[in-house]
Amino acid sequence: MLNRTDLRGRVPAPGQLRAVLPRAEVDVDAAVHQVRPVVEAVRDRGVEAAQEYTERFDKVLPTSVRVPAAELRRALGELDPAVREAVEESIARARVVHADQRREDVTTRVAEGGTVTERWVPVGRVGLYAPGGLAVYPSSVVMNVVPAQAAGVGSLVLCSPPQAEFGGLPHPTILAAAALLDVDEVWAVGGAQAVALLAYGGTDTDGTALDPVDMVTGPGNIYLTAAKRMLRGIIGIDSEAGPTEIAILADETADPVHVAADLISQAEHDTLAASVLVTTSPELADAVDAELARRVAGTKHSERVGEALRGKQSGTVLVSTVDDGLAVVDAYAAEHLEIQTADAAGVAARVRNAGAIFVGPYAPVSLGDYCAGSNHVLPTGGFARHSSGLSVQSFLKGIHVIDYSADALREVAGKVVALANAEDLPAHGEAVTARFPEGAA
Ligand code: HSO
Ligand code: ZN
Repeated sequence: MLNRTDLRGRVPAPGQLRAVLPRAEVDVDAAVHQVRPVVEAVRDRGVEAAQEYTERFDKVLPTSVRVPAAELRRALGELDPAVREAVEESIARARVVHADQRREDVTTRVAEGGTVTERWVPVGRVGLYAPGGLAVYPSSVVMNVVPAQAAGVGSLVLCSPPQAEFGGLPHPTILAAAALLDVDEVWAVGGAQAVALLAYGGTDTDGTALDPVDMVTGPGNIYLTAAKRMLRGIIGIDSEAGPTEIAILADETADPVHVAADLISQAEHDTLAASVLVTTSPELADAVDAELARRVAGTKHSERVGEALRGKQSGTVLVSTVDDGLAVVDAYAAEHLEIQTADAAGVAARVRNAGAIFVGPYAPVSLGDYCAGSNHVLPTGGFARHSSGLSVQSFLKGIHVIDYSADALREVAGKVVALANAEDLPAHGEAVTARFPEGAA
């Protein structure tokens, strides 16, 4: 069922390895070209332009773009109690983990009378995007809001597209999740126009203002990602989210039923989702293929899953040893990496590149998607080589605070002057010597 790549006995050097591994090509730049007019129209004409695009793309016009508080309360009141309990559990677990990520300010005494403090300050105002359509994920509202709140972000606004079947409001479970998280500013706008509105701000037809934000986070399709890429700089963004990925490093001890179920679980997101099995065991690979065939036929989103699993971004990679497997998964740098081998914790500890690692037989990715306490906004497309998932840190800025006394500055003045002169920037040195007309030494 999965395409096979046989690297037994011949794993290429790290530099070449990436090229032989399955991966989707996502051309965000082409989409940037398409969203540019949308972003520019919203920049120039605000909510009015956003509404025109909403009507065109979402085929509905919300009566007020800012969702009234009563609608948030109503959505929460009508939420299925079992779902409410589950969202509350997800929030509670995420809050415990993210509270522990808070950073203390650190003051370093560099010299007598000279200190540098790294002061962590939350981003002032953050816009969070929650997609509609195929992907209505209240869990992603949780995963974006919890770290922002734990970081101390004072002002949060949620944007989600209006849905015709809900009378021009965003999906009710998104509204209910916002209410559970105490996010009271919600706007019914989606896609590139939402990112542009968040970046530039605007005013609703009834005069309600959407103040511009400093940062936008949250998943979305390629057009949303393109808008974020285009507006990066005006706003901060989280890492660009591509189609979701699961890689599983497994040996002969892995249970093919678990492996197949987990590969399918992420393929369920998108026809472009990637499911990659890296294994030392051809027998396991065969058993997983057989189990996939059986399970795909019986799963609800069978067509989507089948297409994702057959796509060139998915496949099985055969390797000779777990060490070779580690080289493969490090080169691939998966968004989600499961380790299903003997001594899974020992193997997991040696992984260098992954958005999140799921250790052993009882940590499936779907646990992390909802209820592990970890964050599910993770780097895709190999970005895990250099980037991290969303965390409290994503919403903090470190400010260096430099505090030197006259003596401490005098002590190092000669070095500053020497470096300034070496760079042919003598005025830099003079800014120091001007403070010591009697001579610094
Ligand atoms: N696996 C997705 C997140 C998600 N799963 C939301 C279910 N709902 C990307 O990490
Ligand atoms: Zn998922």
